[in-house]
Amino acid sequence: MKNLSLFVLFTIALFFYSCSNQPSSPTRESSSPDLPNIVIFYVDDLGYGDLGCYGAQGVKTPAVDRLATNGIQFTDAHSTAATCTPSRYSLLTGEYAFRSNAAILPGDAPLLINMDRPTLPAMLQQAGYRTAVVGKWHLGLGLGDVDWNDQVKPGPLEVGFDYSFLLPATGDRVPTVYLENHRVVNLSSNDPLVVSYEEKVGDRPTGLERPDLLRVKADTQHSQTIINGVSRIGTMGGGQSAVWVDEDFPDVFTGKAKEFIETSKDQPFFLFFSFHDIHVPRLPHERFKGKSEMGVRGDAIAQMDWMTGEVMRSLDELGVAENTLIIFTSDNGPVLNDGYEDLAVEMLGSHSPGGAYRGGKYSAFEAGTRVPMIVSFPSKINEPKINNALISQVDIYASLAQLTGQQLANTEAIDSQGLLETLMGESKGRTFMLEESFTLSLRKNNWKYISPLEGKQLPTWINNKQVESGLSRDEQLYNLSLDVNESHNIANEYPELLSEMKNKIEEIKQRSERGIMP
Ligand code: NG6
Ligand code: CA
Repeated sequence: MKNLSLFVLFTIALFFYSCSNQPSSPTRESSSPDLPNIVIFYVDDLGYGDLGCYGAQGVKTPAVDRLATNGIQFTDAHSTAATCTPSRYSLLTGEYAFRSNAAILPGDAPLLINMDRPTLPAMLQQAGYRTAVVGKWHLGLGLGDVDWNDQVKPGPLEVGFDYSFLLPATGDRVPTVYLENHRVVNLSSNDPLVVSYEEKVGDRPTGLERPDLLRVKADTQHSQTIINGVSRIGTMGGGQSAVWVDEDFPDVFTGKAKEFIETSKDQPFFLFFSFHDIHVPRLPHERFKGKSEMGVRGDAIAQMDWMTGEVMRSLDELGVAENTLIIFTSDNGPVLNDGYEDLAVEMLGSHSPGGAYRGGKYSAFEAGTRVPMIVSFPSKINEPKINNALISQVDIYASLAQLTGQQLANTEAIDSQGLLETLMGESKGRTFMLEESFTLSLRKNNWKYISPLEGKQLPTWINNKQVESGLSRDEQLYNLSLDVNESHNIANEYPELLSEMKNKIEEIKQRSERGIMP
């Protein structure tokens, strides 16, 4: 009798023990067996013309080209904005960034995404996915006044990711340390890490104080704390054991991505693989030196291509490539000199970073947001093609909800249009699409309207850099079918179309629910 009750107790204990060890999300067997894995490759500042399959000169991108050969290559796909933070915000929330005044953030900014709002990764968690972000974040961390020596939160884990390994802001901003989940990696309590964008902290020299220590000359904004021979934006003291080596990025981030895939392969997973490349400072690993004919900017593209190939190889080796949907794209258009004199301008040769389009990063012209986008899904896409449909990254949210059978609430991802069929190759996309830069622009099919700047001042560093901002005090209207280069403003000739476009922008501004979006 005693033995029997002991046995019963043991069995009950075993039951609870096994329950407590269940993974947080269902395994592939217990969830829908059809749920594919999802990987978003999100490159930083990669222009429309920067890949072999989009006509790049002077650099080869065999791994990414392979995705295109077997998938859908878009010619009119857009980041929602011409800069990073707003584009990332839209990708992860399905909402245009102007609704939250999202702009490029300093490296010590608080988390931009409200913790109570729905997000793309949280939606996928609901669907049974294990989710991760590896690489650049730049969406803020903490609640303001973050203490890097303590738990750094809220962050990705509080808005839908199960795992995160981050470059917290950008490569050119402090802190120059990795953050794994809530902790700075390799930080020693004897040498606390302090960061400030207001006053100089720490005893590391700045670029202004010691230009002789620099490997690459920088503009004033990028001339603060020197780390690894490169001056950055912002100042940083302590934390020496945690400081990254920029040249290690390709191996570190690719390694973390592979680890996540390996440990998640038995359940549906979502990986947001967010590159530092090809943002400044461009410091590719030694082994990519000279891989392009364009100096470090081209070599960084080659490095990015290698990283993409490595992640793809790991999907293959683990036998999960067939059932993985890949979306490869960029957060904004290209820029050459973005603060460092790294010879990107001088060594450009005949390469055209924005392809046939005008402008680039920061610009309201097309190259600001028209970026490469390739979708591959071996088990579902059997007819590779070039797709000219108009589509925005804000649409990824609702399209992945379609893919995974999730119903969106009325107030969720209100700007996101479910365009799964378009991602899979159908040539019908959007009719209207907003483009955000320092102003709002609107596409209607091949018409493009750019709102006048109206009283706002441009940041002086934009003017200094002679970026083709596309901004004007006048209204602009272009017909991209006849005028790819946006050089003939025909606003005066089409008053009705002009007012339709303006009204549409107003309508989008007023939108508060998901509706029928043409
Ligand atoms: C700008 C930086 C630029 C780059 C950009 C962010 C200056 C003068 N320029 O403010 O170098 O870091 O922010 O790029 O500070 S993004 O791709 O993350 O949006
Ligand atoms: Ca960017």
